Amino acid sequence: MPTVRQLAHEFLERRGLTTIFGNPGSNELPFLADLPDSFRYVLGLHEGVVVGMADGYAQATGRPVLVNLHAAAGSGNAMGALTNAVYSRSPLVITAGQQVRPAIGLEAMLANVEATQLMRPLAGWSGEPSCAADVPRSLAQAVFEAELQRRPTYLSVPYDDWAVELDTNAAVTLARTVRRGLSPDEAHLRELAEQVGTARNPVLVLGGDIDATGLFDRAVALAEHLDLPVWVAPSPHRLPFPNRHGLFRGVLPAGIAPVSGRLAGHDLILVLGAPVFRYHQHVPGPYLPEGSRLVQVTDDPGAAARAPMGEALVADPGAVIEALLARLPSRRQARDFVPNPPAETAEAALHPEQVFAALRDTQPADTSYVVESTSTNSAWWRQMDLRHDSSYFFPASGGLGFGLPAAVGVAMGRPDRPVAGVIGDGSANYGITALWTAANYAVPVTFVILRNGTYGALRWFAGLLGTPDVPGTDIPGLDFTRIAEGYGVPATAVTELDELRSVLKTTTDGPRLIQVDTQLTTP
Ligand code: TPP
Repeated sequence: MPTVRQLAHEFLERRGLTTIFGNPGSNELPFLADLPDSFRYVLGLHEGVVVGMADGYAQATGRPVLVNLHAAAGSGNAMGALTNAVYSRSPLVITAGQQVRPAIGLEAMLANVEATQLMRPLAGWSGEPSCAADVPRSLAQAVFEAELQRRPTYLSVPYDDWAVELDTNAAVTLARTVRRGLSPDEAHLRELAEQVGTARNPVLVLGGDIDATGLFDRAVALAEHLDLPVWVAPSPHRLPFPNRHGLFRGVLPAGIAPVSGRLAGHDLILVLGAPVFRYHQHVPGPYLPEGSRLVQVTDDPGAAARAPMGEALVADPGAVIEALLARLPSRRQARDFVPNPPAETAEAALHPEQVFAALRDTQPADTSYVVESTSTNSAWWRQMDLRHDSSYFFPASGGLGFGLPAAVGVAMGRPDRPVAGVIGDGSANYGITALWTAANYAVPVTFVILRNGTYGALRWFAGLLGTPDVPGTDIPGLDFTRIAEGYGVPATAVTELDELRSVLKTTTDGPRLIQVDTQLTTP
């Protein structure tokens, strides 16, 4: 009779979960034993990096991905990174090894005490099978819940379970399929088409889900068909629309008053694939401009339920886009792409705009950028010209430590796309060990480290909050070329624009790091 381990491996293989991002301990070894050759184990040297890589990989492939962590200590290390995976809606299936069953209650070393509570509230579902015979069903549930909720799940398995032999019922359970259909009904679609068709001055607000679910091109088709101006919802972790398109209006600022200010004059605000809204800095004001009505379409029931304003339709935004395209007459007008303005310059070091303009001019147009540079936001959007889907990834919860690892995960998930990580010198440290994985798995990523010697965004926030002179915001003396070389990644330091442009024009097969000295700017 097959063992729990054999059944689990077969199930994961059948579901295509054959890339495992992990960092093992003794509790996990029995699960990893006898892994079939079809599996690829990607070792990360810290669990935050493991989850960051898996998040990037899940976003790049649009598929669930298996993560293997070490009991409570390893899972705890991963939790900061997990906040990003929650808001990017990445279906990570996290498994952790538990002590053998007789040793859990007495809290032997490496027992994961109350394991199902550990990842709450971040995990959308967490479980520990009540007996070995329930491991296969629990594993299937962890995968299905991750897919259905589009949220990480957590499964703790006592390591003495893997060698137990099971009868044929387990195989029946693992052969199940679970599908999801979220087509809106006819009456809702008719009402929505009527609202959009009769609005005097409608506007489209798009969220990261549009890019994450493969709707980038369809969103462009809808905006062009109806000639709708397009904003990106606040705090974006993906880019859902080309940022130099003639209909693009920008990224909405992440404060209540500025959002309603930007949307003033629109009688209908149609929000697709975004929470309403992910504010950041608290700038009180009216949620909506006078006389406007907001309709949110999302497949996330939680995002619909917790919104403070507007009407929500829980449905697949893709189905709604197709219905509006089919039902409403074309108002298409010729719209040219808008050229980037000249890059700002700086005295002492390069202005971030010069760095971004250099990337734009030298890197292939379909490059996927993983960005974790926090004070350079407006410079980024002024200088980049991103016309492809999956061009932009940013830490979805704002938790640093995503950028470097996620760039590795994106490059592994989409080997057909060039990948560049654009990372601040502060942010880089939170996920720095991903350099080792990039080097050891020969992952082709260009890491550009913007070295301004400070936590720039915090300096800006200190001004906003009226708390100047706070400690802990400067980080002088870091040399990323030496750090990178220690992890096995070739690195160059540049200070001049010509140098930067000529280094960026070269290519390599594996990873490389370019440290650029930049001037501090405001977000
Ligand atoms: N710790 C985590 C895990 N996440 C955070 N967001 C912070 C701390 C707070 N934080 C936000 S931005 C920032 C810090 C520390 C500075 C990042 O500095 P850097 O990457 O150099 O970018 P810059 O702002 O200078 O452009």
